[in-house]
Amino acid sequence: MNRLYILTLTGRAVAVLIVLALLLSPSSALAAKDRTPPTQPTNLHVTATTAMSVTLAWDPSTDNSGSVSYRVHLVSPSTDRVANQTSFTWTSLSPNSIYSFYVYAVDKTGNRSATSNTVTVTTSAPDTAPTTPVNLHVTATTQTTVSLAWDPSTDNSGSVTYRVEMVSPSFAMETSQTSITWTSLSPGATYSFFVYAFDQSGNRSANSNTVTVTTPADTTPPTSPVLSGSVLSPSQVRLTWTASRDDTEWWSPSYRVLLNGSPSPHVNWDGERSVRIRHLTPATTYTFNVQAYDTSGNIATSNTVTLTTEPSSDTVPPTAPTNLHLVSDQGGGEFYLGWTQSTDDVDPQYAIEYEIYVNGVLSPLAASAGVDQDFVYARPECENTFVVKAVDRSGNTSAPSNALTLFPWGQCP
Ligand SMILES: [Ca+2]
Ligand SMILES: [Ca+2]
Ligand SMILES: [Ca+2]
Ligand SMILES: [Ca+2]
Repeated sequence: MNRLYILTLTGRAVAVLIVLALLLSPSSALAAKDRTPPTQPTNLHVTATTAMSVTLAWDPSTDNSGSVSYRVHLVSPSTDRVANQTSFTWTSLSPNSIYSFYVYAVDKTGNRSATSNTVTVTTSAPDTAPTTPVNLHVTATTQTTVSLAWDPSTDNSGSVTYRVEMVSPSFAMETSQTSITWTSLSPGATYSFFVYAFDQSGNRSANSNTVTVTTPADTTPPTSPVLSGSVLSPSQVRLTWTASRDDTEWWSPSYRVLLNGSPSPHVNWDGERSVRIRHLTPATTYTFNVQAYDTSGNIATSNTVTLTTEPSSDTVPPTAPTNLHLVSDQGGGEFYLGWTQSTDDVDPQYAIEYEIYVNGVLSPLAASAGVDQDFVYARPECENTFVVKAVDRSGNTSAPSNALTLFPWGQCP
């Protein structure tokens, strides 16, 4: 019944009733309106300054209604910004300029406190680039290192980092010191360097002078290998030697084998420091040396080993291998080839070695004895033609097998 009655009232009558209710109610919003402003914020002071910003802090206001917010006021150009804590960083200022600020508090009803003290502050000078490092000079040189030093840069913002650049090949190193040692250089090579400084903002100085230095040449050979040898057959000897070490190169030096003082043909590398010398003449005395050499061409020659091959009356070669065929194509020019083994008038099959020729050239890989397949590298593109020959212990070489031609892909250049 009440609801029906209210719905029939006019809008005007409703408004009158609401106003009456507000005036008569002791707890109405109008009667409780907060007219007390917050207390004055005090002790406004500057806590930090940069070229572009000022950070301010102050002691809080209190208010009867509880929380307040603050307005930070920039005097000129007159601007307010809202702060909800008792500190504020005013950004986007200009370097080296004078600014004045004060603060006031505002309660929830909008009552304004008295303004705080006014502070006047000058922003920092702009962050400028470090001065140029000068007097770049070489303090020490070895075959593989160059030590450099320079006079320091100064900077408005404190510490700087130095970037040392090698001109060619182009490399760079960074340091906070005023010296550096460049390692892993090559002996007898010429290098140029310059340095510049940069600050924490990335401002970069000009380049220092450029210094050019040549490392001392490597004139020291690796240590001499110690060579030993043994006779394997009428046509082969085995040579092994100790590892050489170079003064400046951490990697193994290169080796070559001398037969009677000249580079030896038919060196069958079974390992880095183990070879068979093949196709020697029976009952013949040879001298052998091994030479180790570094990349600067300094050579160390081993002791001399003298060996006499076994005698032999075998002058008949093995039969030619037959049925040369592809076992598998590994891709990239790598192949396994198979064949039917040869026989010899004197030697057992397990003693017969097989030489693979790729496009007419003997494979540099070690020849194996008594096998019916072996691995070989060839051209990865276009066709390759293979033949295999058998060699007996006295060095007699058979006729070639059938030729096998494979076409991995593409056209020959
Ligand atoms: Ca208040
Ligand atoms: Ca600077
Ligand atoms: Ca050397
Ligand atoms: Ca024979």
